[in-house]
Amino acid sequence: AIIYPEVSRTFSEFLLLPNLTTRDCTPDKIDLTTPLVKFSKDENPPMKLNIPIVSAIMQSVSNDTLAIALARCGGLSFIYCSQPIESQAEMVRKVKKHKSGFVVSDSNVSPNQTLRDVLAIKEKTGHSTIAVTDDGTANGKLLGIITSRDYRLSRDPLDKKVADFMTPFKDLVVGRLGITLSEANDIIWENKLNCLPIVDDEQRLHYLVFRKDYDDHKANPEQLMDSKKRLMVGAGINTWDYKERVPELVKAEVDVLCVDSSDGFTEFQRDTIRYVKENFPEIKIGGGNVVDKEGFMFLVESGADFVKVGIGGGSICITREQKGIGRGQASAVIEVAKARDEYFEKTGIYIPICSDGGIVHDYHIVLALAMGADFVMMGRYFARFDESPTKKVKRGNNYVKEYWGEGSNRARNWQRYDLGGNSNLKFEEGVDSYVPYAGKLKDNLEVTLTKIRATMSSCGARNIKELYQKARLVVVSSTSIIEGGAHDVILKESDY
Ligand code: MZP
Repeated sequence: AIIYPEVSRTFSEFLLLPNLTTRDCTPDKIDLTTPLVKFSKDENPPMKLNIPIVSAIMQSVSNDTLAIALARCGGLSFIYCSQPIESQAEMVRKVKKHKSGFVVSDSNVSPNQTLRDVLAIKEKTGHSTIAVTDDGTANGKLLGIITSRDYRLSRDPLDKKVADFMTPFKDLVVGRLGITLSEANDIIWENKLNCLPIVDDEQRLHYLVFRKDYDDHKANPEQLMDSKKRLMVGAGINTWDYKERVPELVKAEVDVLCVDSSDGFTEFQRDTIRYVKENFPEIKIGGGNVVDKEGFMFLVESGADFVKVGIGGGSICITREQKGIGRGQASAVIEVAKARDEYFEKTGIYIPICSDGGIVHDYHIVLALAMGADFVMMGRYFARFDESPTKKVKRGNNYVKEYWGEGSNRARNWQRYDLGGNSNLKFEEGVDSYVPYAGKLKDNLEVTLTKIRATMSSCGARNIKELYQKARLVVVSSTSIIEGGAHDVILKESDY
C-alpha cells in the first residue's frame, strides 16, 4: 500500500486570516458569480451561477419547489434521480415553466419616466398594461409587463379582457394578486418598481403593472418571446438507467446533468458521461464524486464538464464507517483544486469543481471557495427549509424536518418498487434523520450570502477568483476552536 503522510483535514480545522479591506471591497461590492461548466481560456464560461451554491441530488432536498426557490436566488438545484424517470422529468418541466425575466411592451413610456409619470399617462390615455409574475401568484417575482394601446380598462369584466389580450402570449403567466392595493403600493415603493396597479371600479386590485427594462421599449413582442429567460435546473442521473433517463430529461429541457454517485472513479461513470457526450453533445454533464487528482483526471478525460468532490463528508453519510473509504473534505478540495489549476495551466481548459457535503457553518462555504472550489453543493442546509420536499414535524418544543441520505434504505426503496421488487437492499451508507426547521429558503440564504460577502470583504477579495489568490488559511488547534465560540460566560436567553 501507499501510505500518504498528510493528515486528512476537514473545514472546521481551518480559519482565514484577514487581509487589508480596501474601499472597493465592501460587502455590497462583492461579486459571487462563478463558472458552472468547462470553458477554455479564450472564452466566457457557457454557464454560470450567480451565487456559488447548488442543492444536493437527494430525495429529501431537491424537488421542483426547492429548485424554483433556489434558482430565483441565483443558485441551482439538481433534481434527484432516485425516482422513476417520468416523475423526475415532470419536476424538471415544472421548473422550466417558470420565467426568470420577461418584458413585453409597446407602451409609449420613455426611459426616464417615473411611476408617477406612468400613472399620469395612464390617467390621460387610458392605456393599460398587465404585469407578469414568475409563478402567477402574488408572492411571485414581478417579471415584466404587457401593454397595449387597444386594451383599455372598461366596465367589462376585466378577466375576460385580460384573457383575450393574453391569448397570443399564452406561454406567460399573469400575476393575479391576492394582496391589497396598499400592500401593492408598499412593494412598489420598497423595490422602486416602475409599476402601477390596475384596480377595478371598486378599487380592488387585479394586476400590478410594471416595466423593468426600458431598452425593450420598441421591441416586437414576438421577438421578446424568442429571448425568454427561464429558470435553470439541473438533474441527477445514475450509471444504470441513463440510456432511458437522459433522453427524457433532455426532452424536459434540463439545463445540466450530473452523475450521482458516492464514488465516481469507476468505468460505469466513464461510460455514462461518454454516452451523454456522444448522444447529446450540447448537454453539459458533471461527474463525481472524487477526492484526489487521479479521480479528477479520470473524470476530466471521460468528458466531465465539472467535477464534484467529496466522499463521506455529508452530514447523513456513514460511508467512511461502513466502507472505510473517504477523505476529509478540506484535504480533498485542496488536492483536486490543485489538479484543476495544473490542468488549466497545461491545456488552457478550466474545469470547475464543486465541493459536495460537509458544510456545517456558513463560513465553511468561504473556506471551500478559498481552498479552490468553484461552488458548493449542500443537502442538510436546504433540507431545513419550507421548500424542501420532506415532512415538518414537532419534536418536543421544536419543529424539525426529515432528512435522509440517498444511501439509506428509505431512499433506495423506490428502486425495489420500480424494478418490480427484485432488487435487494445492500448495507446502508446513509442515515434517516431530522434537521432543525429554519423557515423560508430565501430568508436564510440571504443571511448566508451576507455572511459570505462579509468574510470575503475581510479577506480583501472582491470575487471568488481573488479569494483563491489572496486567502490565507491556518490550521487551528482543538483548543482554539473552543476559544472561537462564546466561552466562559453564562449565556442569556435571547429575547428578540
Ligand atoms: P450535507 O450537505 O448534508 O453535509 O451533504 C450532502 C451530500 O451528502 C450530498 O450532496 C451527497 O453527496 C452526500 N450524500 C447523500 N446521501 C448520502 C448517503 O446516504 C450521502 N450516504 O453521502
